[in-house]
Amino acid sequence: MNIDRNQIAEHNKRLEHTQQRRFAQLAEDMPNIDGVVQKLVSFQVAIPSWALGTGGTRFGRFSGGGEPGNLEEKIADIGLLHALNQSSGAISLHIPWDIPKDYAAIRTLAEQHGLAFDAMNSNTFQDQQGQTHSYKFGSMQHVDRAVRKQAIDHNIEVIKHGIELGSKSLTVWLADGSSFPGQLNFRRAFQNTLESLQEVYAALPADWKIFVEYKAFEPNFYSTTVGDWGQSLLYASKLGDKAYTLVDLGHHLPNANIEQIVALLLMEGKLGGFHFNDSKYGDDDLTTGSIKPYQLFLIFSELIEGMDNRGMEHAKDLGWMIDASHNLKDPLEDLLQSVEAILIAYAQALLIDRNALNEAQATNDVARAQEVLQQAFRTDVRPLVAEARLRAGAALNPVQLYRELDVRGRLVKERGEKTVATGL
Ligand SMILES: [Mn+2]
Repeated sequence: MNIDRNQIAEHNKRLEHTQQRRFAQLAEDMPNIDGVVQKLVSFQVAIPSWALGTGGTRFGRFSGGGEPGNLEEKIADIGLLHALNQSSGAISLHIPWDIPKDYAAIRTLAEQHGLAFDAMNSNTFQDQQGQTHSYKFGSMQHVDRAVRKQAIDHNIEVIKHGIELGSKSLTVWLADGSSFPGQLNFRRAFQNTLESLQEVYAALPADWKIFVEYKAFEPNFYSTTVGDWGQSLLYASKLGDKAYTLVDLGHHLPNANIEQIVALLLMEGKLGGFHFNDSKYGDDDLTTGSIKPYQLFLIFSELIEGMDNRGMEHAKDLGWMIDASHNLKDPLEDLLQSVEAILIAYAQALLIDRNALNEAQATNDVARAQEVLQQAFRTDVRPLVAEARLRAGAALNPVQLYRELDVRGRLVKERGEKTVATGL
């Protein structure tokens, strides 16, 4: 199914009067409001191909109806999201779940939906059918060179798929680690991993980046070979200029100060990408902004401060992606909510009075610093984000229109009640 411009225009017409009133109210106190709206229009968040089906837990999976059964349908789903919000203009593929059969056809299909190909993702955390060696005891860290070689070759194959599609980056997330003390020699595991990454790095085209994603625990529960930002930064620094650290919000120990991590990685020029989600306990894969919206705002505050300090372009110079696999909601509604939460946090952070904050910091005025931050955070910026959508030709209220058009019902009719998306 497709959502056409008339459906969006008709929906917007009904909501436009209220929107105009709310936006005008905000504009009264904001002389640079159009600049903020323009930044919101430009900001795009990539959707991972594995977020379009209902996620499971290790106890079970309750699939929803009408899930995309192949890459073409996944692209169509992201096309629907992008038509609704004009902020989801990129897709991030996972190999081997999404190997294209016909590159040119897939590129054309993505273009028709206004989608670019974001980072490619490799998979050495599962064994695939017919695979020679098992990743049960790790991939790039493995004690057996033959297993490491298999993992290296797989990553190089992923780069080749990416080149055909016009992607410019590879994200490597390794499940490598150990679950019991004594299982692993930490130093040798690190060195094996580094050498493996170096071979992948050597295969990167000149204009590509490699993102080294870290995770504190799970699936291994005693040690992870890329366990935190320090370890990721070590790999990225040793690899070279094309290697960066990738921060996934859910991959930290509870209460980690992620905003500080972001600030220091940006200072070092080593922050490459960002995965959004939210959590109460660990890697919970909950909707971005659903649990800790203030933390998300503080992270965006550091992202903007750090990127501006380096003269980076917010929309283009970092890889922005949602990484969540929700098990209760309609995945498309969840993704619309996630993108909305990201844009809200970004908009709030853009409103921070930087001069006042700098002055408060320079004079140790702690209370004033808090006032400045919370003034921005407590501003209801939803009319700003909606205005950006209106100007970009998207729907004023994407979730509402999604329901009005009964998108899920129509997808179920097209694809069936019992489809299961490839992936997790
Ligand atoms: Mn991730």
